[in-house]
Amino acid sequence: MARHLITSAIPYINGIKHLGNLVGSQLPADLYARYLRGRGHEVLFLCATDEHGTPAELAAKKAGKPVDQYCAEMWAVQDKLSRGFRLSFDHFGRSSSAQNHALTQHFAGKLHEAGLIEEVTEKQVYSNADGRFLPDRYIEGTCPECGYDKARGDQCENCTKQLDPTDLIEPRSAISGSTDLEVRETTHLYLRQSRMRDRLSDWIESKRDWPILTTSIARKWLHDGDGLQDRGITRDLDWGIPVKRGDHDWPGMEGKVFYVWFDAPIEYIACAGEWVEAGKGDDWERWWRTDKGADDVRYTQFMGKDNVPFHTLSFPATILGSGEPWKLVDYIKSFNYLNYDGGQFSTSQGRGVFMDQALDILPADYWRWWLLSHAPESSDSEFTWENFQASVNKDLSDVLGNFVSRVTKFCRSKFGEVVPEAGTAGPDEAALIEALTTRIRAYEQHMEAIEVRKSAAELRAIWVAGNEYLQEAAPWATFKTDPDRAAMQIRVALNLARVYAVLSRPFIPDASATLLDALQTGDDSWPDDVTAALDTLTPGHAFAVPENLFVKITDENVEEWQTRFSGQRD
Ligand code: B3M
Ligand code: ZN
Repeated sequence: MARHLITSAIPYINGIKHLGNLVGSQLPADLYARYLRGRGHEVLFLCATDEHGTPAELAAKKAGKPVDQYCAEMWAVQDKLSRGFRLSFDHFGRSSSAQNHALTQHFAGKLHEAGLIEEVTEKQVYSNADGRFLPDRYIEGTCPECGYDKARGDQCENCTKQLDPTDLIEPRSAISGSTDLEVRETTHLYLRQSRMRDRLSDWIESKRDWPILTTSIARKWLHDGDGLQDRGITRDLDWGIPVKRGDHDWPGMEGKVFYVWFDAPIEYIACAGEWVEAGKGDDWERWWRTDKGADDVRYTQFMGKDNVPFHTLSFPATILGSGEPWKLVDYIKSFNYLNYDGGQFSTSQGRGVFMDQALDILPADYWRWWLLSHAPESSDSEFTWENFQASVNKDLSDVLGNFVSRVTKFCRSKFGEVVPEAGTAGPDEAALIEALTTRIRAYEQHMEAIEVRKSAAELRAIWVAGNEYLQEAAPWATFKTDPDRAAMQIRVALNLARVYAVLSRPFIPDASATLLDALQTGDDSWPDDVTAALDTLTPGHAFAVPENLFVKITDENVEEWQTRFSGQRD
């Protein structure tokens, strides 16, 4: 048994996330957390809302609410949706927590002591039309790197380059579109991460097993062009974590807050403190401090590719630069983008399916299965309603659902709602066990490697193997000539249904729970030994035929949803 710390990128507070956001971090993180728990490991799985920065301020303004109230309300909305999707966080925290305030200020103090913070008087873009300094992401213009004309002042989402607003060609205010911008002087703190370039580079190079998507992005910003540049970590905003060093005021920094990308990853740590405060755990340092036991912990992060530079360079610079024994990430799993029906999901345009809408039309398992089995791992992937329909109907309904329904209903009609007793297993069952053993071991390997699509494909193959066995065993025919043999076949198949519930739980937790309930067993032990696993429900064990596990998606559904989600969200 090992200890696993798992974090998902923390979603911005401003608004409900779409399915592309979900599949890029929270959902695969949940898959992995559930799998590891199923294997008996100790897991701490954390996520939170990312509440600072201009987007939160502007969204609150638009909603006509004070920003703290807006954030509290949106946290509750996101928390409810996370539960709806069965995201099994041990704690869903908030980057605005007292713990994160204290820890962010603590890190700034340590970085300052280490000589890694520089005070820079600089020129900042002020928008006369908007009457305010414009934070980086509220300045748009053309990317100097790739020429993309909607690059933001903090990052170009087309080529992922981290930018400063003054790098942009033909800048304009993203709030008003005004080009009446002027440059004013102000002092900000810079993290001298360029001084840590060699350490960061050695660290990245030592991660030979990381996904190429992760290391290629990290290497690009370490070695290309000017390489790793110092980063401004303060902003002129009201909402955020006040700039202090530890408990002390920072002369000259009055009225300024830390940059959201400085405090957001620190929330991964602070969240563990919130978890303790909520009474769910009693020691967060054993997960996060290598001097307090965390050197045994394996720490895995999940995120979309646009977040990779911050997690491979900026956050490790904070951790390493502090000189304190904080746990560094061991593995970063990153994802490409999910597109929607011939275009992009877009929060600003309301294009695609959002988490609340998805749950309004279908249960979480349907979405989880499709999203995970089509996770954008090696390249971007695309959601289409036809593909969604085909996958749900074939994989979930025809393969898994049908197996369970045939076996339980046939048993009820011929032997009653108990596991039948007669008959002994023969060569067909031995062959099934051998095939399943190979596949289950492969499934475990893919899960351990966080190969999400391969895991889904293997799980599906495991479901198919049961159907093939049933088809060949044909207990409905065997029953007429050799009822004892039919009884044995059904006993094997009922046990296989339990194994399916256990193996499938990381993907489709609700169906899994329904199935275990119907089988009236609390035995969710992992099939380490398949022979023993197929003997778990013993003769005479009572069960109930479950409700249809999955309902098929009709062509009418598809047509209706296609129209409903083609337009703008209100
Ligand atoms: N909130 C961006 C995002 O939701 C950002 C992630 C922070 S992770 C520390 O994709
Ligand atoms: Zn670019």
